[in-house]
Amino acid sequence: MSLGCWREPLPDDRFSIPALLDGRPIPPDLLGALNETATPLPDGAVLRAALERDGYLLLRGLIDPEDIKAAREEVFARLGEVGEIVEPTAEGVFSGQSTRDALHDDRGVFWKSTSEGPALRQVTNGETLTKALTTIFGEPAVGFDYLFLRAVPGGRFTHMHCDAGFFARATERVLTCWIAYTEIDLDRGPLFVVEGSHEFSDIRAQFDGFDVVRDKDRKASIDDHPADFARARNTRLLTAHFRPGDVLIFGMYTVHGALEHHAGDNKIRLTTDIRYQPASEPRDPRYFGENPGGTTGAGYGELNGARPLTEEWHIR
Ligand SMILES: O=C(O)CCC(=O)C(=O)O
Repeated sequence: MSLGCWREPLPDDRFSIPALLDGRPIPPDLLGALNETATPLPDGAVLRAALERDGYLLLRGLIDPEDIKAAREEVFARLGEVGEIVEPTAEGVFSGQSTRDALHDDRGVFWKSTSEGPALRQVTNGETLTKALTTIFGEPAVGFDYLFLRAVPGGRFTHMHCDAGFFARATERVLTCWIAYTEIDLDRGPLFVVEGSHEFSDIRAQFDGFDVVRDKDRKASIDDHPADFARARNTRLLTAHFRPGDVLIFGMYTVHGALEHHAGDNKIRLTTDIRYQPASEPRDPRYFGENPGGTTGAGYGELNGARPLTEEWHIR
């Protein structure tokens, strides 16, 4: 059976842009290109086979460019209101300053309203993505109400982890959908997936049944530097030059993180990550409803995104 996928060789010139994480360059031989899924989307059986084989699906340009632009501009306008993005806000350039705390008593309230903008939700919970996930699951799918919106200034990266400890409490049939709203080349913090990691038996054993809230003495993030982790396992960090509207979908045991945004031009990397599951599966009340509590129950205020862009992130 054809998997309807093709491998885009990451052209050599891609590697001329240095990939960093925690200030440390990732050697080019440890980088590889994510497989891409052809569009229009193949049927569900083909998508499920590719997901099982690779642990992820990269759906290029799934979201309509106008929808992505509207969502991006909506979020940037909100960040402009709190002085974090300079005029014209549509360009998404970080000002290096913030009046977020001065203008808003409650960070969670501001971030919830930013995360619930209608144009943004048209992308994250709208027909296009819901239909794609319905095809992938082979049954009606529903997106979580709780959304992880990330506006990332330079100097940040995301520690390597898998998502099971966060989202698999009610059902393991959950997929993360990571959506790019801006151009995200190798120097702007693209997501990476550790090749073959969905089949690493030690990772599965380590995170099966792990719950980031209940198991307070353990961490969700994997301490090794991704370059060391990949080298030791004779594998690679797979990534891409993401463009607005691209969606990367992966399972709960796929090890991933984000490279460092070191582009140096103050342009924000804007993404969301949202989870989808079959509508028939039990729902984790932390992530559904009008006022979802989120992972710890503290609501939108607990997210890194809720912090002013001038403030460092927490690590779980
Ligand atoms: O966008 C990022 O930096 C991290 C996203 C992530 O870890 C996820 O989608 O699970």
